[in-house]
Amino acid sequence: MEDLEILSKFLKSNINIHPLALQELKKNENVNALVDRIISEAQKTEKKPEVITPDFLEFLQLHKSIAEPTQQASAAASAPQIVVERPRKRFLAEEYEAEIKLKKDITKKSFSNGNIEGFVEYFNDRYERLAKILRSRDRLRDAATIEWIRNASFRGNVQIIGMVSEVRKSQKGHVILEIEDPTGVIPVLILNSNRELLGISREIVKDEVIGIEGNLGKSSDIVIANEIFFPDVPNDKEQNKSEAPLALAIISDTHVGSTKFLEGEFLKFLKWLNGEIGSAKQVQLAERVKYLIVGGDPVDGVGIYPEQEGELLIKDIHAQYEKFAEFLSMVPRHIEIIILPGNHDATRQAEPQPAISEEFAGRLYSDARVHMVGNPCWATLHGVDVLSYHGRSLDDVVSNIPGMSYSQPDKAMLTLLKKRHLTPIYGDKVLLAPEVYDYMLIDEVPDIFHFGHVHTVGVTNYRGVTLINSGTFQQQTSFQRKLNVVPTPAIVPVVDLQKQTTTKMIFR
Ligand code: D5M
Ligand code: FE
Ligand code: ZN
Repeated sequence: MEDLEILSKFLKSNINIHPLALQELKKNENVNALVDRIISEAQKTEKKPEVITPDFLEFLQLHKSIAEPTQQASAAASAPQIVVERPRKRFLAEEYEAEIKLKKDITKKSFSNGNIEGFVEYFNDRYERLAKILRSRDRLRDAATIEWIRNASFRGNVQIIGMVSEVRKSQKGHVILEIEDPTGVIPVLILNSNRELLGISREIVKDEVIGIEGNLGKSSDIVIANEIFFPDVPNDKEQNKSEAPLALAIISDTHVGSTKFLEGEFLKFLKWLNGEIGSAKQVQLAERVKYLIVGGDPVDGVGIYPEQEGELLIKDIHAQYEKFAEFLSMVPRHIEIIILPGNHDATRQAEPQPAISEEFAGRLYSDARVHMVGNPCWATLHGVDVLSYHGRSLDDVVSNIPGMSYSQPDKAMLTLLKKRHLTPIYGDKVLLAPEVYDYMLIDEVPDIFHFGHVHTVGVTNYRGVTLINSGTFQQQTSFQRKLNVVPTPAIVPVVDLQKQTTTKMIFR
């Protein structure tokens, strides 16, 4: 019998089985009959166990209830004997209680009704909070309002903090930015002779908030830029580390339900988490994993991309989540799991996205160690701040900023981190919900900055932040082939929370 067959038999009776108990069971002959008997014994036991553990199997054996078949069972099949070895040694991560703090989650807190006034409030909040970050820089401390500059009677050096409402190129190759603050609008000119600034200006996108230092032109109606400031990360940021020797495994985009989902490779990952495969060093790392983040697109969903139907193994989205939950039941019990939605999931598509709906993924909600959260998600794990975002805006970064590509997701993520915003561009592929509070803004710089979505793995460090893209467990789809997206599947970044080092585990 295959693992999944056994699992689904237990699941039908609403019982989970611990991976180690599953291993024990498989050592027996006639596993099928044995599973039936364990389920019936479990139902009879006074307090029906939620999870069949090796200890529970041992308990049954001690009480002879398994070894001595009933009349009926012996008539049906030869008495299945259960073999139980001593359980494996305790994993290091089992010695520590989880310490999870979740904050700023949109789930059940959405006030957006999608009207125009909502967007005005939304963009005001974005401006005020990013302006505050920029104003904390020495060189922008004295930034003036655009109204004041427009009325100024001198021609000197000025500093402005504003939102970019337009970026255009003149015929002579100068760049002109329309910069807006709550008091007015002013054009900012980047001269074609200023090569360095011209290079920096390529990364500027519409609707982001930047700082400018420059000279006011003759009639106070244009600023010629000398320098451009992104909100960026302070260069003295210290990276928080966990005191406990624990680790965080990060996955996303498993796309269960797709014919392109790499089930064998995913089972290998689960076996590694259980300490069953890998070198001594790799097993030691597995034993320290206390947290697992799933950064969206756990299932493939339905009706998401052109001609998806032909690439679906499971065509019902409930059944896809059910199957994903079956896999998660193989994750060791001491690991806490955080799941956020992506663009293939059953929840609203406009960002920030509330958690995957319980109506569709009920099984995931019934497991106490699974935390169903919104996208983006701010979590503190053993003192380490993690910002996890599915990463849809990377599509907009790749299509709007020259030099950005799906093959270097960490580079594209870095430009967003410097802008201190997950979704700066409004009106392209990312749908934004006009919440009164901008959930997509990065007020506090995290220690770990995690995205998925693009199906390529990337890891970089920048000023005390570890940037991670967690890749995928899905092979290239026909749609991705057309888009020229080349995935790097079955690679899992694992962060040592104590040392702040990242290992890429390869399960191919
Ligand atoms: O997205 C998987 C990959 O496919 C990711 O690299 C983005 C790319 N993708 C998906 N949809 C689009 C569209 N509409 N335009 C451009 N690129 C796209 P996933 O959402 O996980 O299927
Ligand atoms: Fe995906
Ligand atoms: Zn996605």
